[in-house]
Amino acid sequence: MAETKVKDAPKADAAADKPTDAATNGSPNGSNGKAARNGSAPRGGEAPKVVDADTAVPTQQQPEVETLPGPGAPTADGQPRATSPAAPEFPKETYVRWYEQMQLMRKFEEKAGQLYGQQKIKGFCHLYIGQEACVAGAVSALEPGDKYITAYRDHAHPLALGTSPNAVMAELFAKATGCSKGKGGSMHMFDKQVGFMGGHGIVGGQIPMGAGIAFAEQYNKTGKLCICYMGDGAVRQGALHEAFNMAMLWKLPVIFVVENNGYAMGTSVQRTTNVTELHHLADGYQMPNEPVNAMNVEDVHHAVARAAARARGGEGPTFLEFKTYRYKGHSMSDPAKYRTKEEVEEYRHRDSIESVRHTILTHGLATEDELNAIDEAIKARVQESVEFAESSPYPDAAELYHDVYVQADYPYIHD
Ligand SMILES: Cc1ncc(C[n+]2csc(CCOP(=O)(O)OP(=O)(O)O)c2C)c(N)n1
Ligand SMILES: [Mg+2]
Repeated sequence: MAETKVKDAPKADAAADKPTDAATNGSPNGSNGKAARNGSAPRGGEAPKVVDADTAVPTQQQPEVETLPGPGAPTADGQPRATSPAAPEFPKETYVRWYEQMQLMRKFEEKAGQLYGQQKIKGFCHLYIGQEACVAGAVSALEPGDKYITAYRDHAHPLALGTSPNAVMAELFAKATGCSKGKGGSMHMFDKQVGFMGGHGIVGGQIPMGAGIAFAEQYNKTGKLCICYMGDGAVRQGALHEAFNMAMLWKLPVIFVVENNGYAMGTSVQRTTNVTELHHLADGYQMPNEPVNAMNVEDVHHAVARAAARARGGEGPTFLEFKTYRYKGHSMSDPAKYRTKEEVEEYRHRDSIESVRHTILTHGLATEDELNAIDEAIKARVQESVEFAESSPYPDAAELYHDVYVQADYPYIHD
């Protein structure tokens, strides 16, 4: 296997040995010397070391897994590409669409965060701010009719797929006009019309469901696929291995994506594993896999397009590791003490929306006035969604008994 660089340990890990939210929640303290023994990235923000991927991941016994080439790979120093290519890779319409979609996700969520602070939105609320390119680049690479499934950080997916912002905001308000009829809330958005199969609160629960959806597409010969997102915390669930095994065995049309934003709640990837290049988890199943700079929407598009071609060509699943970052805390109640302000700033400098804006302006694909007009229209659209949500009714009490799974001849529980 080629020599690769292991990503530098996040600076916040200098603080990882101190008690954190995660440590107090019973997560193991990171200072067990494992990283050093396995040759993975050192703690404490030291300069990245070049290591042979095979020393970090013991895959020598296994057959060589196809390494997918192409522009989706990070730069030579393993860092995401911050700048646009010399000439635009895509037509004007694609860049403008990405800009509109990602700005809608961001402005919508900034508003949702404000409303949560005002206690107009209650319960859980996990924001996607910073990760927008993970969805925008996939939507442009896939087809109508393809299915999407993800975890609880799920507002951006339906917005990008065309669900009305009114329906997403109303769901956050738990109103009857929400996309899950006000019964799902922030973590359980659904919109079958646009191929969005939810919004799932059980970490990793969507992984076998994603494989199952892909099985249905294969069985019904639809030619469609399923893209199944998960967080870096979810890859530690045993269900991932069962799903990967079956998906490869049956060559299911599924694209598994781990959104590696560096943290599962307050626990950094480095504190939970010696395999910090998460895409290598697929090696054990000979599943093609690659790291993707997901702060760059073009790279996401290319990687998803390659995986989709494999899936539609009957070659089965791919595992993509989207290297991304969330600017906000895990949820609205997270003070994010486990990472430094500098680390957050570093990622903000590579912001995917700013990057697309820069590309558009540099190449004269639209003027500043035109982009500002898009921003204004989005602001108005988000405001309209708030007014819609506020004026909508709560679900009727009788709704409690609707949309509940019932099996009339269920043999185990009797009155
Ligand atoms: C089975 C299960 N265990 C624990 C939790 C509590 N929990 C909620 S979110 C989370 C962290 C998951 O992090 P990650 O998968 O990296 O996703 P991210 O929040 O970064 O998007 C945990 C442990 C849960 N919801 N489900
Ligand atoms: Mg995470």
